[in-house]
Amino acid sequence: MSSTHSLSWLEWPFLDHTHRELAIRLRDWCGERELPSEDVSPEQACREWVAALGAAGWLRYSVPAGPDGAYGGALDELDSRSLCILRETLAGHHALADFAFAMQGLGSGAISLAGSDAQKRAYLPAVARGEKIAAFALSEPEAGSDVAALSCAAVKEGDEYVLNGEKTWISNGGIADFYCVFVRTDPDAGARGVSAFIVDTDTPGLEIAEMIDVISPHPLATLRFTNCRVPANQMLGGLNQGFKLAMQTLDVFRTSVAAAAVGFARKALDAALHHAASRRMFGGTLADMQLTQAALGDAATDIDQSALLTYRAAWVRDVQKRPPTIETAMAKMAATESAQRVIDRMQQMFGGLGVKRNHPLEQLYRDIRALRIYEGATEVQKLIISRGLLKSLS
Ligand code: COS
Repeated sequence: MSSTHSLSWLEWPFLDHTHRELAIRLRDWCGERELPSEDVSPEQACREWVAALGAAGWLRYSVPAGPDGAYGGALDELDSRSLCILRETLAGHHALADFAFAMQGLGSGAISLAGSDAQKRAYLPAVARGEKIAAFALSEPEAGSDVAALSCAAVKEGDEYVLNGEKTWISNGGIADFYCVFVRTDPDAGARGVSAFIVDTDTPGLEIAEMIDVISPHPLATLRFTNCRVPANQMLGGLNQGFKLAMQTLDVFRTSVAAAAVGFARKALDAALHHAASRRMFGGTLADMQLTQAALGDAATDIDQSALLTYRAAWVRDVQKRPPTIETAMAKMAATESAQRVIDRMQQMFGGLGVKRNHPLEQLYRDIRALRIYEGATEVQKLIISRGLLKSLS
C-alpha cells in the first residue's frame, strides 16, 4: 500500500493538525527503533518498552497534564484521539510496544479520572516517565463479563482497609509497581457496592498467585490478596463508587483497543499487498487473480469502516464532550472482529509461509485474538449498545 493511502485517514475531519503531527513523529520514531530480541522474556521486553516509551515522551499522552504540568501529561485532558493514534501506530510496529503503552494508560486511568490531587501527584508523573508500571485489576475467576459479581472484598479496620480475594487476567501482573484494584465494600449492593483502591506491589499480603501464558505472550497474572492492609487514603473516588469508575475508565480505553486492532489489520494488509504484487504464479502475479483482488478490496473496506468508527468514538469524547459509551462499544466490537477477519484473509495469501512460526502474519494472527475478549468481550459490547439504545427510549 502506498504511504499516501495508508496515511490518508489522518486527513479525516475527526482529527486536527496536532494528531497528524503526532502520527508522523511516532511513525518516524518507530522506524528508527530496533525490535526486542526474540530471546527476551515478555516481562523484560515490556519493561524495556515502558522505559523507552517513557524516555521518548510518548507515555505523557497516557495521563493528563494537571495544574502547572504537575501530573506529567502532554495535554490538559486525556485525549482519546491521541491515544488511538498512538496505539494504532505502535500496534503496526510491535504488539508489545502497543501493549506497554496501553497498560500505562488503562492501569492509571482510574487515578486520572477520579484520583485526589495527592494521588495524582504521587503516581501519574512516574507513569508518564515510565518509572512506575501500572495495572488495572478488575476481573476475577468468577466475575469476567458479569463484573458486578466480583467478590474480592475490602473491610474497613481503623484507618485501613483489609483486602481478601483474587483478581485474574491482570495485564502487567508481576511487573506492575501498583494496581488499581476494584473490590467489594458492600456485600449486598451489587454494582453499587464496589470501591477502587491503589495498591502498591510491595504491600504485604499481595502476591502473584500465577503467571498466565497466552497465545500472544505478555505479562499476565492472577493476584492473591490475603489480609492485605491498604491505607484508607488509597481509596480512589468515593466509597462504593468503584463500578462506575471502572466503566468510565473502560469507556476511554476501549476505543484505543479498537485503534490497536486497526493497526494490526493495516499491517496485515500492507504485507499482503506487497506479497501479492511480487509473488509469481500462473504466468503472472498473485495480485492478477480476481480472488486476490476481492480479498484486498474487502480488507481495505473493513479497515476503513473500523477506523471511521474508532475515530468517531474518540471524537465524541474529545470534542462533543459526552459519554462515548455506545460509540466506543461499536468501535471496539467492529474493529476487533473485522481485524481478525482481515488478518486471517491476508494470512491465507501467504500459503504455508503465513503459518510459519514468527512470520509476521502468524504473529498478527495470535496478537489480534485477545482483543476480541479483553476490556469487554464482543458479546458484552453488543449488550452495552442495545441497552443504551433501549435506555434512550425511556
Ligand atoms: N459510565 C458510567 N456509569 C455506568 C456505565 C458507564 N459506561 N455503565 C454502567 N454505569 C452505571 C449504571 O448507570 C448503573 O448506575 P446506577 O447504579 O446509578 O443505576 C451502574 O453503573 C450499574 O450498571 P449496569 O446495571 O448496567 O451494570 P451491569 O452489572 O448490568 O453490567 C456491563 C453491565 C455488562 C456493561 C458490565 O458488567 C461490563 O462492562 N462488563 C464487562 C467488563 C469488562 O470489560 N471486563 C474486562 C476487564 S478489563 S480486561
